[in-house]
Amino acid sequence: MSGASSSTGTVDFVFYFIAGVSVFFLFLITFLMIFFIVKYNKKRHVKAKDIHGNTTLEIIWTVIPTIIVIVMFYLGWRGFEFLRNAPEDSMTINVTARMWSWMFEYENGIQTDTLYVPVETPVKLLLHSQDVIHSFYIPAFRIKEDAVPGLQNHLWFEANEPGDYHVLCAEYCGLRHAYMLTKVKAMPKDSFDSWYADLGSQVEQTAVAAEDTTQGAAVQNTKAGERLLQVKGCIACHSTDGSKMIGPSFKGIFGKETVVIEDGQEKTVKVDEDYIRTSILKPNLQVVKGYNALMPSQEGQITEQELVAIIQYIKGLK
Ligand SMILES: [Cu+2]
Repeated sequence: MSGASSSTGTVDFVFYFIAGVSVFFLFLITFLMIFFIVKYNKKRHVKAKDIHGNTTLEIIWTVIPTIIVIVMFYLGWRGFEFLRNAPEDSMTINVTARMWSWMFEYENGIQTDTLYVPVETPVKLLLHSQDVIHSFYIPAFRIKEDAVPGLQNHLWFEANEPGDYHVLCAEYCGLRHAYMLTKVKAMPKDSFDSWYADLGSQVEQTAVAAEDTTQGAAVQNTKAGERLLQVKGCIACHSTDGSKMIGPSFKGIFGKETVVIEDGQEKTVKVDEDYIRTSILKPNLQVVKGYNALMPSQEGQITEQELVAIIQYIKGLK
């Protein structure tokens, strides 16, 4: 095993093999061209001669390239098979792409915006998209696959060594495509296990029911709300400091009046709990004047408790 992941060595070998063959022929052909230019220069008075067929040569220049191309195909095919088939005992993580961030969801329901994985463990990623085509790419692991709306794609890898590696979107997906940058954090197995258990219990703690109106519940929901804006990718388009991005800022909007476009008609509405709820679940019903209807609906992507926590947090952004 060499390289950052189980696929790094396999992919690199095929790449270097094909690059090596190409470079060899580049030099061979360039050399022959220059050699013939010099050898058959007019000044040397070489007499032209007609050649009619040479069976040995013809066999050689047919068989050798055929073998080279078959070897390339075989190596490519073997690599493809390896990359497509995740081991049975892989740990499964759901990956959601949307404009313009990634979300990772673990088997115990934890959601994060960074991909945490244990080393020396096969990890299978199930790729989904909420809006347009994105492409999940970890250069160091030599893996890349499209995330297509309405379709589930997959990828797998096994990290060899602890460390941080880049995750990119490799399919141009709009204005902030370049911001779809995150990390895969490969951790030693025991650190991963304690992280997994810790965050798992934190997530359970944040699940405070909407009916709970005590001060403690409000504080907890506000904290959870801040984390959720990060994880759910809201802050890729909405700022919390008043600056204008793809969507309106959350700062100080609660309780204010805002002008929206609904069915092509301008309307003034009050930003209250219902308005925020509708804007998250049906974002394109009422679009704030001056912005485009770009946000994907979060229906089915967000729980009632998460909604309550986000609303609580936005309320507090004075
Ligand atoms: Cu993208």
